[in-house]
Amino acid sequence: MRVVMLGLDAAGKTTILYKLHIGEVLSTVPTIGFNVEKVQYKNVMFTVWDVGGQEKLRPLWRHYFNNTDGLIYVVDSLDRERIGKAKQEFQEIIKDPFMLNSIILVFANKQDMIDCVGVPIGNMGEDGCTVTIVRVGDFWSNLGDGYEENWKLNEREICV
Ligand SMILES: Nc1nc2c(ncn2[C@@H]2O[C@H](COP(=O)(O)OP(=O)(O)O)[C@@H](O)[C@H]2O)c(=O)[nH]1
Ligand SMILES: [Mg+2]
Repeated sequence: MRVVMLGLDAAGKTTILYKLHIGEVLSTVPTIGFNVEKVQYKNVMFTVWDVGGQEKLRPLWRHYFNNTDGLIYVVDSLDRERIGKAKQEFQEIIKDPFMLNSIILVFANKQDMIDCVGVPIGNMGEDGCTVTIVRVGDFWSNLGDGYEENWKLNEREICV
């Protein structure tokens, strides 16, 4: 199973990887300005990178989206200023034909902070879209044997 984890820089992606203790985080830079982290956990390969302001690099994404089963989009709930940008990037990503059949989760990260934006974080999809918003804790607490089950539980229709 292949999962890509994306989000603006500082959303908390790398932290999530390390918190999970799911394996060794391998970091590679296939192209300057495009840092990719990978972790293999059981049968799941997580591939993680920052998005935002890199339109030129977007063609590279395809290589990673190919055969992707799931997308985890991490949003910084403290970063009110960039929530609009996070949403814009998200909408670009889910437009990609390679994303059509993948399960999409939006993680409202940093919910531990009092002044965070509540869940759900605005409306990440276009009008009329349903996007699953889960809190990191809710999802990852069940990571383990029930992982696939929980993954499916959070699955929702998404229209673009
Ligand atoms: N309060 C809080 N801070 C977090 C959380 N997750 C990450 N951070 C902080 O956010 C900053 C950016 O995290 P990082 O994992 O490097 O973000 P990345 O660029 O998406 O990989 C770091 O200072 C983290 O300590 C969280 O759940 N709560
Ligand atoms: Mg990082």
